[in-house]
Formats: sequence, C-alpha cells, structure tokens
Amino acid sequence: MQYQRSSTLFKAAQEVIPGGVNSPVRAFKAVGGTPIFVEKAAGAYLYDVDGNRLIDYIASWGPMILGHVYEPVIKALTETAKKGTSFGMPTALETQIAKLTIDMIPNMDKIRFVNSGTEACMSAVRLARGYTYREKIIKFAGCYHGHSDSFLIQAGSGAVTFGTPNSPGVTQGTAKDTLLAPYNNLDRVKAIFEEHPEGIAAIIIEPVAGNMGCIPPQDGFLEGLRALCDQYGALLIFDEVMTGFRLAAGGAQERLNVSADIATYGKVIGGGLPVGAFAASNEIMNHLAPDGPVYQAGTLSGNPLAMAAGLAMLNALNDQPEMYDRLDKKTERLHLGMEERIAGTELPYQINRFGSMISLHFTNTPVIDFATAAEGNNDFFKAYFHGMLKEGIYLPPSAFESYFLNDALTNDDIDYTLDAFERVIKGL
Ligand code: KE4
Repeated sequence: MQYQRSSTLFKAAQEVIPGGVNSPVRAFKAVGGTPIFVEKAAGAYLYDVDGNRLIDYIASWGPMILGHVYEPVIKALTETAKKGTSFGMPTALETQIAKLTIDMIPNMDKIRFVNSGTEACMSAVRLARGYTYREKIIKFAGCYHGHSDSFLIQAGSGAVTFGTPNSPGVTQGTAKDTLLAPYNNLDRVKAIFEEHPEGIAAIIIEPVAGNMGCIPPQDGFLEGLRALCDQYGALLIFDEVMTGFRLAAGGAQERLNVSADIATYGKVIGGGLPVGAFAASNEIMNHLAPDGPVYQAGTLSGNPLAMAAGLAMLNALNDQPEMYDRLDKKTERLHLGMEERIAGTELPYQINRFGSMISLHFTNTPVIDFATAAEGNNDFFKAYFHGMLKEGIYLPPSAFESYFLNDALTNDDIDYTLDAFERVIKGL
C-alpha cells in the first residue's frame, strides 16, 4: 500500500488548517506517520485517495453503526435537502425524532438537540448546576466528554481530587469546580461527597468508557454512583455519546439497568451528521430556556438535514433490534479470534470488550482505569497499528480509543482481520 496522495494532501492541509486536521486524533500524532485521506466509503469499507480499500473499525468514531452510505439515510438526506437545508424555525421533523428517541431511551421525558457531543455534555452540566444550584461536578480521569473547559481537567497532584487544567486556555477558576476520581473507584467518589456534602451538582461519566480504550464499569460501580447521587442530592449524568443507540436501542441505561438523571447523546443519533442531544425528566428539562432560566441555544440545532439523517438511522435501529445481538456476536468473534492468536505469544496483552466496543492493550495488568490503560506499551501499539494498516485494516490511531464495529462487517471481513492480526503480532 502506498499513501503518496494522502501525504501530498496532508501537506496542503497543514498550510491552512492547524495540524492539517479538524480534530486532533485524525493527525496520527499518537502513532506517527501520515494520516489517511478518504475519497469515499461504502458499507464496512473506506476507500482512500490512493485507491487503497480499508476495512473500517472506527465507523467515524461510532456514528456509522450500520455501515457507510446506508441507503435509508442517504434517501432521507437527498429528499430533505430539496426542501431547504436550514430555516432557523421549528420543523415537524424535530418533534418526530424527539418522540422516537424518548420512546427508545428509558427514563426521559424531553430531549434537546444540539450539534455535537461536546455541546450536549456542556449543556447537561449547565442544566445540572442550574437545577441543583450547586457548582462542582465530578468526572473520571480518562473519560472524555468533549472539549468544553469544565472537562479539560486532569487529576491534581497525588490524591488531591481538585482538578488542574490539562489545556492552556482553561482557567484555574474553571478547574476548581471539576473534581476528579479514578474510573471504577467508588471509594474515592464517596470521599469527595463526604468532603463536599452539599457542593456537588452532578457526576458525569461514560457508563462504558471508550476514551481510554474500552473500559467496562466493574460490578456495582454505576449502581454505587446512583446511590451516592440519591444520598447527596446530586444528578447522575450518563455521557452516552458513544454508548447511546450502540449498546442497545436504549443505550447503557437499558443494557446496564442503571438510571441516569440526564443522558447525553451524539454520533449514532445523527446518522453521520452533526447532532448531539441531552435528555432528562420534565422536572429537570423544564428548567431549560425558553421555559426555564437555564440558557442554551444554537443556530443549527435541530437542522432539518441532520434531523432527517438521525431519524432515518434511529428508525432503522428501532426496526431491527436483532441487529444489536448480531453486532455483539461479530465483536465476540473478533475478540475470541484475537485472544486465540495472541495468547500463544510472549506479548503482554489485555482485551477489553463490551457490546460492540473493544480494545487491545499491550499490558498484562487488567485495564480498569486511566492509570492502568496508560501502562500499555505504546511502541507495540504503534507497530501494531501500522502493521494492520498495511494489511488494509483501519483501527483507531490511538491506544486510548475503542474500536467501533459496524453491522456491514461480514464474518469474512472479521476472519480476514484475524489472519492479518496473526501476521502482524508475529512481527512485534
Ligand atoms: P463531539 O463533540 O466530538 O461530537 O463529542 C464529544 C464526546 C463526548 N463524549 C464522548 C464519550 C465522546 O467519545 C466524545 C467524542 N469522541 C471522540 C473519540 N474518542 C471523537 C473523535 C474526535 O475527537 O475526533
């Protein structure tokens, strides 16, 4: 495989776009080399500008769960575009997709659409603070909720739970209201609540983490967070931008049977177009403008094209609930095949999987939080990533990402991937 044209396009992009990309992870900084420029995609395959066909295991970081160029979504977009692309006025489409999502997800009465997962999570935190009249939030090291200031916070020194900014431009004033705990560490969360019994507006968490690689919640962890929020009057926010409509039609709430007070969405909900959303009970959502005092707005929120694509996607998922089990089985096939091939080598490894989210970590330590995920051998990961790329397999270009399988993948695609995997790990 050669990437001459990608390399030329990347150089041109770097002249006019910071880092040559519009989202950092695409720049291959974590794995080295030149990012791949895509010409088109179809089903489970990406076709890059050099004519290479790649089996896609990121699915645009989640949205393309039914494969690329999914016909009902394309049809809906084409028909909707002919009637106009944006009005800044309400359309019946928004009510249709709002009703469908409320029917699909547990516990929620109302939903507000925005344009990204970041906007959804940022707005959910503002709503929680406005509803509780409290200022602090708890997040978990390694969980990613988008690039809003309150989330770009890293654990302070030592056991200190106070956050410090992990990006220039985020102020200490913002950081002081974000408290950090390790994922799967209920005792640390308990200690934070004991330290701030009336100060916590919300916990925000990825119910199955996907931004440290895939890290499932340990038994009792989410239930423990639910109980602490009830005990101290804080809201539990499930960031379901990745897990929503992926782990089940009702997302992690349905799959894990734990209720959130606010749930945020993105990715799949937009069918590949820019859509985020957050949902909660009437009691909470009625605090949101224009009915309530908590302000939130967006010129392109509820955009007809995005709503049409999302509605077509969600209708397709709602009409075929058996897809979720089918996709889980494909992911299990990949998992067991990888396990079978790597177990016989000297390589340190952990494979984490939940539903159609999976990740490989080059460490012998169970990966249960950010610290253990960070122990993975990144040199092995880089060589593995590029080895698989040479075999025509496109994996997330970072060890701190989950793979996202899509239902257009066939068993032959997965078996080809496993053959490639066997060849690549032999060379590590
Ligand atoms: P966006 O603003 O990128 O739509 O969503 C932010 C977000 C919120 N919550 C979770 C759990 C997320 O995973 C994300 C975004 N995910 C990353 C991939 N890990 C998007 C890829 C990128 O940043 O380019």
